[in-house]
Amino acid sequence: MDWSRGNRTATEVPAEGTAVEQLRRVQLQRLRESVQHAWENVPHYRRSFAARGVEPQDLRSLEDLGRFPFLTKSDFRANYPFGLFAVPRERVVRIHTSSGTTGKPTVVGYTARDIATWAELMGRCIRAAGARTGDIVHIAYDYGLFTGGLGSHFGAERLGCTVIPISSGRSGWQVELIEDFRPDILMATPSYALHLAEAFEQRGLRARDSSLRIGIFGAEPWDEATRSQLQEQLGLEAYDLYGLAEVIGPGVACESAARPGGLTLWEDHFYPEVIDPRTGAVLPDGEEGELVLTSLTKEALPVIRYRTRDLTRLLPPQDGPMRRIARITDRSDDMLVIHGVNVYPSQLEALIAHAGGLSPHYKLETNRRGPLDDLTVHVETLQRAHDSEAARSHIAAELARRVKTYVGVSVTVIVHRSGTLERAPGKATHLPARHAG
Ligand code: DLL
Repeated sequence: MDWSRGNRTATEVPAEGTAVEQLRRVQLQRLRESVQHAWENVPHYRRSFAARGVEPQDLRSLEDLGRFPFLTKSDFRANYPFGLFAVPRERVVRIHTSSGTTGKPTVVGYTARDIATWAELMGRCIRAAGARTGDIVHIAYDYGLFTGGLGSHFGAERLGCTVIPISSGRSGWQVELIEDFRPDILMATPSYALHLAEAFEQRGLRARDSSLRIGIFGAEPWDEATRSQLQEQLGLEAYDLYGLAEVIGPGVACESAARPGGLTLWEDHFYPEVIDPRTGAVLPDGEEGELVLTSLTKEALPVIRYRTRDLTRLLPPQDGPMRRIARITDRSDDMLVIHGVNVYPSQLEALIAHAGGLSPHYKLETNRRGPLDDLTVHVETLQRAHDSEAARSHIAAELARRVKTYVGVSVTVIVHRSGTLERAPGKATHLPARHAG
């Protein structure tokens, strides 16, 4: 097997039968190669396959994949930082991370070919949303280790767009540049896009009068009410973009302008399964469960049966042979996605423990302001000595600052008097999201 070759394409497999049959043949061929590549080059897969009593040769049909072990976030942690790489480190041309692990981030790597694949898939997504060569794309996803900025950037360039790589923040300046450069497309988290709309208002301008026609939004859960709000406030058509660092970044699946609704999943590069999160059993198409993804063409970091923890359903294809996934609104673990940042309760727990003067009891409350999640952290003082109004507001400000610094997200902290926070039987209490309008 020669992994240095260019991307295999569907034309290398005999083009007989329906488009779906052809796709399944391509998937099986690539799946075998990907599993073999992982097994040959990554000690973790050798061990986990052996523990399950399977070898790459056992993969005779796509269904056989169900016999292979899952890969989880904790496997990334156990192999930190580069232990899951399947190529020599020198062939890795870029590193990104996923936020939201406790302590160390999840590290992912790309070969030059992986970057090219990613750009192609992101380019497909931007095109599916209605963008064309020559359009101006304002990218307000964060640049840096987060995959949103650079992933979108390479895709937009690949499509032949003019890219404004502005990243997030300095919203007043962003408004000015949108007014001056007249971009067609905005790529951002839905919460940042709404924030930008407010920044227009603060300048006495209306975002819906701007040049923006199309918005490509993702990295956090959002819903139909947010779509209406985004479309109304920004005067554009809003489309959903899904992805995760472990699998490649943004560009795993996206909505198409022709038929909004489900998100087309690029099945020629990622093989999807939906499982029952409790038993791990593979569910039939149409049933809701946890999305599990297997990369078919990645070189630096092949992922075999990665448990995304995202809950969805596989929907039938619409245009072409690839299936779609339903919009993702929930997860099967306790990770929260607040303004595009992955947040684990255990991260907050560690900060509360180190804050000094606080008891270990806390409660997390996600409030839907508009239909996006905001996070309020309820804590209580350890002793009456810290119960004064001044002491509590000082602790609240300090904890909020530390959460912003170490977790990367703005939260509201409410410090209650000692002994007054309701005791929960478990660890963190995550109150269900409330729709505050
Ligand atoms: O959020 C990649 C991305 C960037 C996607 C820009 C879209 C746009 P991570 O930081 O690894 O990667 O976080 C991945 O975010 O498992 C979901 O829980 C959540 N998520 C991402 N996109 C969506 C979406 C990027 N469209 C985690 N809807 C995923 C709901 C989403 N949740």
